[in-house]
Amino acid sequence: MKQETSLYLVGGFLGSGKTTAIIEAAKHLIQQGYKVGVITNDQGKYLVDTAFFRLESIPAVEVGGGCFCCNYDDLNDHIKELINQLSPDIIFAESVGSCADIVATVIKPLLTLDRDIITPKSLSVFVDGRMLTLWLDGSPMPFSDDVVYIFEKQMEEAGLLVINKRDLLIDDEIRLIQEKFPSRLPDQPFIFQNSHDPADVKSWVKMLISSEAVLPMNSLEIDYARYSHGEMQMAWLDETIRFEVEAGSAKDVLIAILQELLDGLKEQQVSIGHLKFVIRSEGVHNKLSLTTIETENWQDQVPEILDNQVEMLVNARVEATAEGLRNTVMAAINKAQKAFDFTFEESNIEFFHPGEPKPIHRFS
Ligand SMILES: Nc1nc2c(ncn2[C@@H]2O[C@H](COP(=O)(O)OP(=O)(O)OP(=O)(O)O)[C@@H](O)[C@H]2O)c(=O)[nH]1
Ligand SMILES: [Mg+2]
Repeated sequence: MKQETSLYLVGGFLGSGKTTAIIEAAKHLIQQGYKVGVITNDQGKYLVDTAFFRLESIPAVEVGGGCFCCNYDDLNDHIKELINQLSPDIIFAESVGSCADIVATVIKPLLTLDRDIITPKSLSVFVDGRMLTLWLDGSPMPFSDDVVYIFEKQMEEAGLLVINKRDLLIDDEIRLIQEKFPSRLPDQPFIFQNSHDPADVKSWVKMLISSEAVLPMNSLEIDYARYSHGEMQMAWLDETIRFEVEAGSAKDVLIAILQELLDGLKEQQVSIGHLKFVIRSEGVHNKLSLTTIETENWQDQVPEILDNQVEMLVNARVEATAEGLRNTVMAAINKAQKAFDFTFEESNIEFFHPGEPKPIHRFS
């Protein structure tokens, strides 16, 4: 087995831009001649992120059904699988957006128990610059306290904090972050990034390769009761929905459903962690993503669809009850049916509250 594969861990809150940055980084590295693989991770069985990496022809395997720390052996098996199949120079591992405590439960166990398999080189933690601005400014956060606790703990353990979505920040917000961040989290290295900008991502990649992006070695002091409560507050739903629509109406039908879903969640004051979709139809294979802070012009992400059959893979993580989330999705489809003539069929439906994080290993 090849031993010099580097592992770049990428964490950070739901929707902060991890997948976007890894795709851009992987494309760049592949162009440079590196062999790159990705390990995705989320609560459900059918993951939008995995589909999206594969869509970009980036080899991806997934650890589903919970975070890396609770599925450490599965993570390990997938690392070995990628190494055996691909002999990659680099593996990116993207952790669940509600996961923290990676140093104690993933990095240290890998360094101690599985040194001969792979070398973890860095932990980059992504944060949406707009959420960080709210937090630093003392403005109300869009999630309950224990969810915000996870957001804070993620930043605290970063080897490198990537303040992402820089393009959505105004100059005053960048100044506020530069002034206030160092006093809230002293000695925490950070960079600003627009993960859609290849030049920005290249700079991040350069830091990863040159090991400027540090591998943190201090286990967090973390209150697992609060962490568990925060994790469980966020319901998960994944399912596949097949629509049969009238010719030419597919795009409008999807926009109507998503608008109803957003309106329904807003009406119930439900905070969105991330709503992710893969839309598939004849000649169409697109990702659509709606995050915590309203995405302007999200309708532009819905592709033109000529066929009258469309399939949508849904991954949703919101601060609500699992039942409530499921009902809101159903209500959105039913409301859209009042405006459009279409039928639908669901499969692989799962909706639940993730269980308490119970790491397999924890090195303090
Ligand atoms: N404007 C802007 N949008 C971004 C940037 N990075 C990511 N996004 C968008 O943010 C949304 C979420 O991005 P993802 O990369 O899926 O986020 P993630 O952290 O992988 O999300 P989870 O895996 O669900 O935790 C997508 O719509 C991206 O296009 C950025 O730097 N600027
Ligand atoms: Mg992702």
